[in-house]
Parts: sequence; C-alpha cells; structure tokens
Amino acid sequence: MTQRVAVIGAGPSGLAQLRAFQSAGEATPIPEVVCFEKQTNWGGLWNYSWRTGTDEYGEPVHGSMYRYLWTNGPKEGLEFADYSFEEHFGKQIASYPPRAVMFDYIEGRVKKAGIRDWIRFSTVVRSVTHDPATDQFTVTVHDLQADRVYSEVFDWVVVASGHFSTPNAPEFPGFDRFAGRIVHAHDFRDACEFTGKDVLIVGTSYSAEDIGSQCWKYGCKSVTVSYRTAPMGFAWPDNWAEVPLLTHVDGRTAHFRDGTSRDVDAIILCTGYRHYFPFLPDGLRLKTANRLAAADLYKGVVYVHNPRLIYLGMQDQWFTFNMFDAQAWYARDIILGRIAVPADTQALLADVAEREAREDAGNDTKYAIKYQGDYVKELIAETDYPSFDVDGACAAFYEWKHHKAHDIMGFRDQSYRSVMTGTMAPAHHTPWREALDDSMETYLRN
Ligand code: FAD
Ligand code: NA7
Repeated sequence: MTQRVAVIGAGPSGLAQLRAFQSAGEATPIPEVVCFEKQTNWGGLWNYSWRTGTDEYGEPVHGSMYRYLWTNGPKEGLEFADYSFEEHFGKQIASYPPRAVMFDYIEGRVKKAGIRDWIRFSTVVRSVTHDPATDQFTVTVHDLQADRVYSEVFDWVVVASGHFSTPNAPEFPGFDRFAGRIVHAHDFRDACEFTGKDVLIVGTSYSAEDIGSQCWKYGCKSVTVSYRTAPMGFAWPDNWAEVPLLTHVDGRTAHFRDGTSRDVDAIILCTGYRHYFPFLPDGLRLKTANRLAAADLYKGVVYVHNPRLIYLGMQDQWFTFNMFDAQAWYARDIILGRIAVPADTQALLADVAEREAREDAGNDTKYAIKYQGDYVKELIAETDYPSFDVDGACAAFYEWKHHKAHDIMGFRDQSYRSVMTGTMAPAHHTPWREALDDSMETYLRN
C-alpha cells in the first residue's frame, strides 16, 4: 500500500517538504503527501495578516510579521538552490527585499512545482496520536471552512508549524496599571502607530533591533531598549538609548535596574517566542530551547523518541529557506528508504549530544554561522538537493554582520553576490531609511 505522509504547515519548511517529494516524483513513485495548513494561503509567516489575536475562525493568528518588514539578513544567505531569485524575477534584485517580494519568491517555486492541491487550507491540526501496534499516526483536523472535524491515518508525520508565533510574554510589576499600550512583537503590525511616541522595547535580539528600527524610520519620538543580558551596542541614532532591565512601571514611568527611569507611551515586548505544539501529546512533543542544536532531533530533524515523526525548521536560524530544503530533502530520503536512521535510540541521542556540545564549544557569531553552514552541508551531501557554495553564503553573513556594526540604519543598502548564480545584486534605488513604501512594484523598479 502507498505510504501516507502528513505535513503540518505550508510555510517555507512545509513547502520545502512538498517540493522535495514533487522533485523525487519525477523519477520514482512517492508516498501520498497531505499538507494541512490552518491559514487560507501558503507562505507561513511570510503570508501577511493584518489580524492579531484570533482569526476569522477564532484560531490564534499565526502571523508575526509586520508592514514595512524587509529581510533582516541578505537574501544571498537564504536563496533556494533549485530556484534562484534571477529565475523568479527575470533579473537579479537588491539584497534585502521587503516581505511582499519574499512572499512572491516563495510562492513562485511552489507554483512552478504544481503542488497547491496537496494542501488542505483552512484546516488546523487538532491532535496527532501514535499507535505502537501499527506504528501509524492518527491525525485529527478541523476543516474550519466546512466546520468539520475528521481523522486520517498516516505512516509519517512532518511537523513544520514554525516556532516564531507563540509569544514569550513576561509580565513586569505595574503592567496592569500602565497608562499606555503594551504589545508583544507577535502583535506588532504598523510602526506608524508609534509615530511621535516614546517607545520602550524589552529585549535585544532580532525583533528588538528591527521593530525599534521600524519605529525610528516611521518617526517615533524616541526608542529606549531595555536589556536583560547585554545591550546590542550598535551606533544608534541620537534618539535611541539602551538601558538595563525594566524593574517595574508606575503610571507612564518605566524604572530600570540601574535606578534610572523614563516616561514612555508604549511598551513593545520583543522577548521572543516559544516552541508550542498544542496538537501533540507528551510522547511526541518537542521540548527545546531556541538554539542551533535543537533538543531530541537526530540530524536536527528526526524525533529521537519516535523516528517516524519529523520536525523541520525547529532550530534558531541563520540559514532559513535553503536549510529547510536541506532538511526536507533529507527527511524525504528517510521516508523513501534511501537513508537509514539507526534503530538504537542511544545512537540517536548521541548524535544530539554531539551537536549540542559542538554548539556550546563556540561563543561568537562567526562560529554559530559556520556551525549552521556546516550542518546544511552535512545534510545536502546525502541527498540530490543541488549542491551550492555554503561557505560563500556564510561569507555573505559575515559581511552582513560587519555592515551592521558599521551602520545599523544603513546595512540594508549593501549588496552581495549570489552563491547560486554568481551575479552581484544591484544597489537598491533608494536608501532603506528613505524607502517608506515597501510594495513589490516599488522595490523591483531598478
Ligand atoms: P512558519 O513560517 O511559521 O510557517 C508555519 C506554518 O504552519 C504556518 O503557515 C502556520 O499557519 C502553519 N500551522 C501552524 N500550526 C498549525 C496547525 N496546528 N495546523 C495547521 N497548520 C499549522 N527569516 C529569514 O530568512 N529572513 C528574514 O528576514 C526573517 N524575518 C523574520 C521576521 C519575523 C518577524 C519572524 C517572526 C521571523 C522571521 N524569519 C526570517 C524567520 C522565519 O522563521 C522563516 O523565514 C520561516 O518563515 C520559517 O518557516 P516555517 O515554515 O518553519 O514556519
Ligand atoms: P529571540 O531571538 O529569541 O530573542 C529574545 C530576546 O528577548 C532576547 O534578547 C532575550 O534576552 C529577551 N528576553 C526573553 N525573555 C526575557 C525576559 N523575561 N526579560 C527580558 N528580556 C527577555 O527572539 P526575537 O523575537 O528577537 O527573534 C525571533 C525571530 O524573529 C528571529 O529569527 C528573527 O528573524 C525574527 P536575553 O538575551 O536572553 O537576555
């Protein structure tokens, strides 16, 4: 009987899985692949929604992306090896595309592959159970449009539901009486809401940096960033400050660990996200921190406690789309029986322990980028995913880090060379700080 594979989520990771099977299917029989996607369209986080809180069906809104978002790293680090930007746009484009441009690119590859009808949209996975007797999974879903709950049986389950969607939202004393808006990055949509305002940001990672920069670009009065561990330390504009951790708020006044205080109009919690899988029981649910060597995943993809359960894209990410591809091709070849997974759980756990130790051995960004680059190389060496110059992609990331250190509000004006086609990206027609219109039409007008 044909094997059945359930893929949960049609974001970049889930779509990579579909594309991996479709490409193998040109030459060999493949399992029946069914992808369940709770949103009405594909693209995952790149499928922008104005909604926050709950969606039209009462489901938690998945989207964490906001208007005016441009990629926070160069596109040359994430390019698909089987579908270049030049193939999609008919020309090379600048290096930091806005979200709509990226969505178009993601969509272009899967439209070409013709796999849309493998996906059941507006269908949320409610539960997955595993029967040890048959070694099969029962996946129960809710077709939100038809308002129908049903179950189907699968031989493999691929969890590609993302992990930057459920907020980690700490509370600080006085929040319940704060005289302004408190919002987590997950619900941030339009920086213009903060024009003319004094904004406090808690957190110092990518969301803090980018949401603060957006607020600055669209005319907020000031940005104060509160750090728990260390400041970001960039050469920020004059109306920025980095201060120690928030201790409490009193009315509109925010107080910090060093005894200083400031009046602020709004607080944006850029405090990260949680790996959250409400549809998985204890025995199948991944529990990991946001790190490069995710816990309990052999080769970063196979769940060690049940090797027929695959997780994609669960790592913290330097590499994204082409890493998800590397994982998806690898998972596909396990499912097709081309790659063997050791039967011994101890061997799987040893693989995880080795990855964790190697990650922990480094303490700088360059090490982390190379670490993840090596991981991508390791996986693509074992499949027919088109090989590419991963070291060249790492070099683009190193340059990007350098450009950020040099000019945090200007790094997006830089260009890099594609490791897929060898062409240099053109300079964008407008400096990022002056480019207020993030539409695809405007961006591509080079
Ligand atoms: P997601 O994109 O999150 O997709 C998961 C999909 O699963 C969604 O479509 C969701 O609806 C679906 N789903 C979830 N639960 C269920 C369920 N129970 N049933 C059915 N479907 C379900 N990466 C970059 O490379 N460059 C960037 O500039 C960049 N910027 C980012 C900015 C923000 C604000 C965030 C939050 C992330 C950013 N990322 C960026 C990283 C991002 O994680 C990846 O680019 C990518 O979107 C991850 O793909 P994914 O498919 O793993 O997850
Ligand atoms: P990250 O990268 O997980 O960073 C979370 C940040 O939040 C980090 O600076 C943490 O500080 C901080 N944090 C977490 N909990 C707290 C509490 N309780 N108090 C203060 N500060 C806290 O999440 P991001 O949203 O920035 O990035 C996620 C993805 O979105 C990323 O891939 C981007 O592409 C976009 P710490 O340094 O641990 O002290």
